Amino acid sequence: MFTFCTLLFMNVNLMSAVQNVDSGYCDIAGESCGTQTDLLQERYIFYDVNPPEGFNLRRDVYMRFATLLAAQNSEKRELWHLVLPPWYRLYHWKSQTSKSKPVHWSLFFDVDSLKSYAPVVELHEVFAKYPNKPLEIDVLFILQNFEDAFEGGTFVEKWEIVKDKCEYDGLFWGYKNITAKEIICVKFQGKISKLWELINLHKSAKKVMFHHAEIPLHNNYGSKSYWECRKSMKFNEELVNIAKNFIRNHLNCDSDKCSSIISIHWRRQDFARSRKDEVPSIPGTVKQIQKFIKKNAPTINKLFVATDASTTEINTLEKELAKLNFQVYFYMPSKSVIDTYNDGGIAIIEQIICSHGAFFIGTHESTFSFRIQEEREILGFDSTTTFNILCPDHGKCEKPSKWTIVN
Ligand SMILES: Nc1nc2c(ncn2[C@@H]2O[C@H](COP(=O)(O)OP(=O)(O)OP(=O)(O)O)[C@@H](O)[C@H]2O)c(=O)[nH]1
Ligand SMILES: *[C@@H]1O[C@H](CO)[C@@H](O)[C@H](O)[C@H]1NC(C)=O
Ligand SMILES: [Mg+2]
Repeated sequence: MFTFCTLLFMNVNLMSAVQNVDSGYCDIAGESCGTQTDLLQERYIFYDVNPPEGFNLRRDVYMRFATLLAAQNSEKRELWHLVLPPWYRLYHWKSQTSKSKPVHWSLFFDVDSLKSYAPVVELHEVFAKYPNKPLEIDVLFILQNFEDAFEGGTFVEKWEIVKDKCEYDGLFWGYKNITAKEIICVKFQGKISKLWELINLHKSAKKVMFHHAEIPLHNNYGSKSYWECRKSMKFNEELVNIAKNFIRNHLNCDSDKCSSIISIHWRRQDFARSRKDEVPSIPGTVKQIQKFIKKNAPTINKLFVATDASTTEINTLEKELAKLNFQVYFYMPSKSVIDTYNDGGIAIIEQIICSHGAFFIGTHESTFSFRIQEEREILGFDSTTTFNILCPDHGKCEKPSKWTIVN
């Protein structure tokens, strides 16, 4: 999934076509548009993502929409609000508390900070505007990929309405009182700004939703606006405090840059099962960590490991690293942290801890690792301390792509 997208990002970055974001809007001063407050308050874009996609890819999808709507905002036409899609039944979230009910963004993020960048609202804020009746989405566009993205040898931005019916395979974020009046199936490829063309097909629609919202690409991946948006994605302060307390109490570090710690993201689970050629074995991991430290930080012996590995794997890794005189730390959440913040919050706490290590070693092509790399760019680490990855045991070791901050 991700490799394919990376490929497309590169192609799209080469394209010079710029969408005209405001084409086709009615003018605020125009007569056919209703009152100004109407326009300002009541147009919403909803989206939903391919169900198996993980939390960190979804954060990237958020950024594509947020930068799109922020651009609209900077033209002083705050017409459309982005509805933050509640987190519900994510594939990687196995604990009971994570499965039960939809989770709003405020549990994980500082929503005021998100709002300072783009016109976003939580779903409960939308519910509050339409009390006592089911929420009806005017048009739900179900996006699909074209069979061949490079038809005729080149990637062209395009969309095409599909005549055959297609089904919505999502769950409306876990809510039974949400419906869609009209469903339209569209093959789509290109930058997200091209979605305005679809929105403009239905000028009277006030609630528009996109499913498979992972299909449209960033307008400007890695640009200044990308990083402005990324910087606004601050975590919930409580999660930051939990991570900072752990760093202070267990890793003996009181600053943003912890000079005595190497942090590692060791992605296992589906990566270890289905990407065997891309990620190392346990002995391979140990060898690479040892080699990296010998070369880059021979005086450091404290390691923090963020991982989704099984307890058996964790124990083996720890034992092997201890043999080499490393002190290995893992974050062990208390029951109250698990109950309050669930799997999603725990993963974020581990990401925050990783972002403070003197060096970071991530997992090849893991979006979980990408988000840590970005966090470190924001904290101002030298990029040589950040863009390091674990290589497979055999074969070529690809250098990670370096997406450095643009201020
Ligand atoms: N607590 C914890 N959870 C993790 C860790 N690594 C992965 N996970 C869980 O597994 C999920 C991984 O899915 P994504 O967030 O999409 O990241 P990814 O699978 O690495 O990347 P892509 O498959 O490329 O999208 C995370 O959201 C976490 O729920 C880890 O180090 N600690
Ligand atoms: C829809 O259901 C949710 C959860 O049950 C509730 O909080 C919300 O107010 C309902 N919305 C409407 C418009 O009835
Ligand atoms: Mg994933």
